[in-house]
Amino acid sequence: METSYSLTNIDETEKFCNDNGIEFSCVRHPPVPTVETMIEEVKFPDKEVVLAKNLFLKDKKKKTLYLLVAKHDTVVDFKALAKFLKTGSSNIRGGDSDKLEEILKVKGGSINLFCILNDNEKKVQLLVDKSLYGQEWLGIHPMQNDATFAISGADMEKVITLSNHEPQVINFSELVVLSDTPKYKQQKKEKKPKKEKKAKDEDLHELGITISREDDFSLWYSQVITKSEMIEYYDVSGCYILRPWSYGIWERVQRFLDGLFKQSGVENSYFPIFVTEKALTKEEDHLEGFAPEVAWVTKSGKTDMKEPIAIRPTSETIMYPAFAKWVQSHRDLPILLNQWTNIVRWEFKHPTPFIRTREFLWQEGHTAHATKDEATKFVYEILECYAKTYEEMYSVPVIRGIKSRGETFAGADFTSTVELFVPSNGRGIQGATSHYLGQNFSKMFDLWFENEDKKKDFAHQTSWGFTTRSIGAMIMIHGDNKGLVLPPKVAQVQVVIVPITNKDNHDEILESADKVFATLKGSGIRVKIDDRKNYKPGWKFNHWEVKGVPIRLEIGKKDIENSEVRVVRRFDGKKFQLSTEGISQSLLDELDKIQAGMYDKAVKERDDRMKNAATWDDFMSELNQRNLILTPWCDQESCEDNVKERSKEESKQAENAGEEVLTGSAKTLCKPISQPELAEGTKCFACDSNATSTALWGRSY
Ligand code: 87F
Repeated sequence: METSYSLTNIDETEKFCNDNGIEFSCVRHPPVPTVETMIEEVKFPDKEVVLAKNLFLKDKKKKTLYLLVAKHDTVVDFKALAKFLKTGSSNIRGGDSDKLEEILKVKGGSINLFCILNDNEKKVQLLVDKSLYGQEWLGIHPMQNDATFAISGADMEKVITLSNHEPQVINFSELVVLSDTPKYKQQKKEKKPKKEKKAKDEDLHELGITISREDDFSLWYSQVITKSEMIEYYDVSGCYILRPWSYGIWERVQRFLDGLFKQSGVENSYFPIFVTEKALTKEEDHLEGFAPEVAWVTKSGKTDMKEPIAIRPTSETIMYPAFAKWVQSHRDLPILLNQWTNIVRWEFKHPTPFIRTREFLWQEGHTAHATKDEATKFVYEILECYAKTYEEMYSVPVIRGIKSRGETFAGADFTSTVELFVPSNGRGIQGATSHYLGQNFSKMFDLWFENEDKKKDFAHQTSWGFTTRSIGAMIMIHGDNKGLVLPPKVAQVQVVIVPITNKDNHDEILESADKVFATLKGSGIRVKIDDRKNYKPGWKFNHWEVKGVPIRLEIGKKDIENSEVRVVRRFDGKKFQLSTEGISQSLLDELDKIQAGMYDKAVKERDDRMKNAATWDDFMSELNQRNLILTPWCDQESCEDNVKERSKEESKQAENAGEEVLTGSAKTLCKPISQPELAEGTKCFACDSNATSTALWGRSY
């Protein structure tokens, strides 16, 4: 049974929030029926709260009803909205007040997000402004406009989820741009181009990336992944379609990593996707904080299940009961198993394709050993596999490290990690983790064995995971303002041939291009020839640039006469001629050079941004310049909590003072495994204690 709600006033809204774990603070004020009065009157003493405007709309033709919730200052262009909703340009109107009161149980001047909870029959579609996501605090009227609740951005998503509505998330800044292109249109009119050409120009406009990484990183990212045909959006929030251009990368990375695991003696297996509540909650410590993210199957058809079953968020509790059955003696150890699967974690933070999604693909490895020594060695052996995959396949440098206590997986004795850096937005990304679980799980799941002295001993375990997030990290690190830049080893297409033809020489040039194509294909290069007649070379250049193909070969009349091809490298734009003699080997060498060149470039960009700081002020100054920071540290959990709080507070102040800084809290990414020597008596950069290690700090995904 879906829960149905009926909220009509502040008391009922308060009860709803309390019942569902939604934290709020409330201010009372005079009634504020308009956005202007709301901005004037609604003030929270202790926090910055983003206010929302709410519109009840209808599609005049299709009779569809909408509740639009947008940031108070978002420009809502009804024409652009109509275009987005695929209805006639003048069809979006204000909805009727009787429908508003009947369905959403609210009056005109009090419309708010909570009222979508009243639409139990799903008569209203929910439209949400993208800029409301990821906000720290949002102001929402609790069904009446003389009060405002501040709730977190994550809780806004929770309200939406509880309402059972799938919101359409709209990027209004993009909508306005698309609908407001009078100059572009006028220009075309003046020139009166041929019909066919006009179509191509429009395509070109749509094809390219229209926003720079520096101006709006998240919009840039979303354009890159969609225009390169990696991702298609999907109507379940937090879930995305991986198209062949990205899934092919996953397949190649999977093959590489799987080969490394096999060299370490790991075997593949497959365990079920479902887990009983009893098994999942057996080792409760590890679930701490994760429980709200577990998705449950509660029904089959219309019938409630006797016992709900969870969908795996990770498989420790699925695999270890079986391990316990298989192990009696030390001779049954080690167990070294891996599985390649999907995972579901119902997160409420703002989703980002590849980086934070509700379903993702990964491998998870789980091992059991007779000794601590053997298990910890294995933890690092796997960490090396991850580092190698990033460095050799993705051309992405990593920092190997150990997580601080606060960032360690709750079920582990220690967590090792590879950490990455995105220079264009100054954020760190956790690349993959490998945990030493000690005997924590083996004691819970009765995974014991008889050791060589015939004594009972619990197994020492490891678990480790690498996910499709790695693709997102690679895109962010290598992508540029023209689109994707793919390292040759993972690229679906390594070389694209664009024949430069005209009517007279089309067949002759195509014949030569086909020959080159066959030669390259024969030597194992992933090559494609773009011989489409309905697109011009310029359009094709743009197309394959957005898609990040490492090498473009242009073959024209002159090139053929000289037995040459023109080579254009995607990652640095370098252009040069190559002889068709020995072309396969030349290009294989070139692909290797690109793979290495991309790695060197990423190392340089990262190292230029990795700074040392010994004092708090230096730390904040580097942080505000979007750098990673190495500091002497006391390694205390309470100190890290303080740094998180203080850095958030102070970067906010810097922003308020007009500085262009990245806000949000800094945390430790890791304590790098390679540690510089600490001079006797060195103090922690953030508190009075003695430093015990050097930690790497930054803002991270
Ligand atoms: C979400 C819901 C429930 C992460 C969760 O890192 C449980 C969990 O245990 C959870 N999110 N984790 C930690 C996963 C630990 C570990 N598992 C094997 C890995 C790598 C692969």
